[in-house]
Amino acid sequence: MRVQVVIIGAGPAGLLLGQLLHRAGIDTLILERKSQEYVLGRIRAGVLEQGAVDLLDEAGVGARLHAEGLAHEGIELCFSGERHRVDLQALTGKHVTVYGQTEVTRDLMDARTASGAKSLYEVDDVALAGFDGNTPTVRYLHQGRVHEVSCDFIAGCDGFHGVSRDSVPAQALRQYERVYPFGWLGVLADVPPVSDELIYANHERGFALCSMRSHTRSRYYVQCSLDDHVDQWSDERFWQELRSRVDSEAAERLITGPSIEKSIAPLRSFVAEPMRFGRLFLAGDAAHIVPPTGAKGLNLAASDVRYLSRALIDHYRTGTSTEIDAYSDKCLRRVWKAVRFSWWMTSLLHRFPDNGEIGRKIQEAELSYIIGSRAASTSLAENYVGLPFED
Ligand code: RFL
Ligand code: PHB
Repeated sequence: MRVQVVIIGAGPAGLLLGQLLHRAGIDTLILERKSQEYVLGRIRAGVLEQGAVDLLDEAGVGARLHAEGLAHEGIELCFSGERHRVDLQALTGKHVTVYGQTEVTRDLMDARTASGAKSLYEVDDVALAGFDGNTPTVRYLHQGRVHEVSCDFIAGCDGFHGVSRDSVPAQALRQYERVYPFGWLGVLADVPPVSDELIYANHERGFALCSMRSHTRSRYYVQCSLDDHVDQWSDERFWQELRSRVDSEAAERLITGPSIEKSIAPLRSFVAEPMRFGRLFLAGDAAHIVPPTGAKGLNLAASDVRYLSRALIDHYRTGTSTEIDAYSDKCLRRVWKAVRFSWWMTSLLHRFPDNGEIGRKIQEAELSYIIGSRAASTSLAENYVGLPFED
């Protein structure tokens, strides 16, 4: 079997790339380790930058997003018991869209099915070879049989724990990593959100985030210990903890109910450089991870796909490799800025075990500076809504 591009992973990066290439007449195969239901069951990101929305439109999957997504023109920062609004729209002229990653993934899966392009789920033992030369191949096990596909390019969109990055010789890769000394406990519940906008709270008991998926479905997070297990967190304990970390008005307004999903995520900053080795490209979480505090992970995956789809389409149209050669550097310039912003938001809002009381006072001073200074709040806002792309 032969296709032009093999895409490893059917997360948002792989599916979006598949859709953009398919629409440009490029033949792709998507190989995914898990089942479709499993991929759709993962509750993750909720905030889309305009650049990601534009790309989903370009891929032809924006209709439901525009009908159901919620435009958010501001966010709220809560500290010292009070909430302060950062007016994204007034400061940057832009807004973000709240629309769950699950829905993005579902829309992309539906479009892929409708297009007739091939995706295989529950594929095991994916092995990449030959990408340092001119004849890349991918072997995989599907329904008890080993298959091999040859291609022009491989797109490694298989997330942080995927096989693509690990297929690159260690000496060809530079990796940068920070693991944070806490996690996020997240709860999804069919209750109306406590506020119209997201609340990011710095509290002496730890960080909390009030987010949403719709007017009737809320997504909440509290900073937790890395030793914690979800079984230790009854719904009742979660709601009590969340209530204790927000301002009194929000605490009073908070409507609670049974959780429909509860999970703990570790927080990490990670970058692997470069993002291209011969005919293998890494995109999304396969190449970099950011802590979720800045809502940048899914948006970065989309921004890599934007550069990669344009580079491959340009290559097939013109036969040149200028855009392909520029891929890694272009992505990384944007990636490092998002890594910086996500690290900074995380540092500003969480309790760090080693920072003590002075650390907390410095955070409060910085938060107070941000809300009091148009320059500082603009800096936060322009990063939150998404930095511009290079052409
Ligand atoms: P994914 O989504 O991990 O998809 C990779 C896919 O590859 C498959 N795979 C393999 N397939 C074949 N063979 C193998 N050997 C394979 N190994 C793995 C996997 O099964 C999977 O289906 O990566 P992708 O596409 O790069 O997308 C990245 C995003 O999922 C991620 O960055 C975001 O979810 C991060 N994130 C957020 N990002 C935002 O932009 N805004 C947010 O508000 C936001 N909130 C979050 C988040 C991530 C979170 N967690 C749990 C990590 C909140 C949380 C709690
Ligand atoms: C979410 O809704 O899951 C979400 C929102 C904002 C973040 C992280 C996660 O910064």
